[in-house]
Amino acid sequence: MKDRAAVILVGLLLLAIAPAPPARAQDGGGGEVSASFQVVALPGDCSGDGVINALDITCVERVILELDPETPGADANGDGEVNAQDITKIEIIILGG
Ligand SMILES: [Ca+2]
Ligand SMILES: [Ca+2]
Repeated sequence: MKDRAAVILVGLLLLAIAPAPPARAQDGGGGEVSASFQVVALPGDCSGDGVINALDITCVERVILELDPETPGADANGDGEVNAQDITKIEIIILGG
């Protein structure tokens, strides 16, 4: 239980300091650059960086609070909703479960 509290605390701290990722990149000439690709999400990898860690807890918290849009990996337990149960699932994954 102490570990879980620590993970949640880290997540909340990261939530406070983590900037939202930029939606689009711009080239040096001022024009917008766009690309099309298919996202294959790892359940729990809310941030989409290919690893599951405390940043994904922060990401799910931001999705739940509607600060950021839902990402393909945010639904960690695959029940079709993004909520606190997904945070718990990510914590279990991080702890090796
Ligand atoms: Ca991630
Ligand atoms: Ca879920």
